[in-house]
Amino acid sequence: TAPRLAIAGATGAVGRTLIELIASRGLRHRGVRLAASARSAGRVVDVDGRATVVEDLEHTDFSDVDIAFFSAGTSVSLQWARKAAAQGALVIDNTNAFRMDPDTPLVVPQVNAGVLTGRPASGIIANPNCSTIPLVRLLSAVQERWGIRQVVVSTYQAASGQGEHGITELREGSELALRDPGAELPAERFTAPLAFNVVPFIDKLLDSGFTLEEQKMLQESRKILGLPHLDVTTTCVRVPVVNSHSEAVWVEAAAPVDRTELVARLAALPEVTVHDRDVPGRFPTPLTAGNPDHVHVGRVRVAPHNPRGFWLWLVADNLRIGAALNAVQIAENVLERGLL
Ligand code: A2P
Ligand code: 11C
Repeated sequence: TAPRLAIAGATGAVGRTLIELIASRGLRHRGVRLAASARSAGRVVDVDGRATVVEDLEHTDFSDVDIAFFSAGTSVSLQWARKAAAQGALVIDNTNAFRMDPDTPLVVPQVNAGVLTGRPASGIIANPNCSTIPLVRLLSAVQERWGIRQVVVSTYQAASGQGEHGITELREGSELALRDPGAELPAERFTAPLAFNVVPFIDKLLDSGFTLEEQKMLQESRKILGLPHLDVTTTCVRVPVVNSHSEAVWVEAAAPVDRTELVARLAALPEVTVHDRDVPGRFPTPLTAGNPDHVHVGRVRVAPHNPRGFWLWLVADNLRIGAALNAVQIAENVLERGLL
């Protein structure tokens, strides 16, 4: 029988994308409960053509829920996800709360669906960070064919990674800056003003000097790819883009890489579009990439001085590929394989 679903954080940027994808992908279900903070309780939202009242998460009972998507932030997941799992729901958690927990699989279905063999010990499946997901989907193909020595990444991350408030701050800051070039711009969500700026800081600073976002990309890539010593080093940067993260990726493989074969292998991956397969130098951008359910790749180039090394540019919709779509694809995988 079809599962009963719930979304915690249903009124947020990822939550709304989840609602949209559940309908557009035709995920089978016997109802979708919506939960958010007390501020949103009582709001009515259309889910798959049915008017659904948003509940206060504090009073949500998960005992009649089969799959609960959590996308209300790490602290909310830390407070409520284990409770939902204890009440019987399989939790698919979009936050950083449980990703490195050994009892919680960290899943990108196109890469490591095989780690799902039944209900996890924690009752939770973790969805990786939005900049990790598109990266590992490409790296897995490189590792399989050539092996990887080192990966160096700079990210160009959109405001929507900070949710609805992040988008609002970028829009309001941009309007203000256009009206009054001398105005002091809002800087609540991004540590520094984001409008007409770039900010090399995402999440919080760690003792190592890296940010938590940068550490997540290292640790999560290692766990998903099953390569505990993989050398991935990143600088994570926020840019004044509304939606879709981009990444400039340098990979040093363990053996010389042939561009034609590399491009063919990347293009053969599920839901990946390579823009410079036939016309060298073509590239996707957040505004022009196309299908939001694909990882978009361009500027693939092997270094003339080091035939084991190559660069590529990728763009992926962080709310879909990087969050809601990956979560729905985890649910689809669990259901298809009868793991619930
Ligand atoms: P609300 O809209 O009621 O504040 P975003 O990532 O776009 O900022 O969205 C965050 C989501 O998490 C929203 O649905 C928000 O609900 C929800 N949320 C935030 N804090 C809490 C909380 N303490 N309990 C439940 N849901 C919360
Ligand atoms: C951002 N990557 O772009 C963050 C958002 O660990 O799930 C997602 C944070 C996370 O701001």
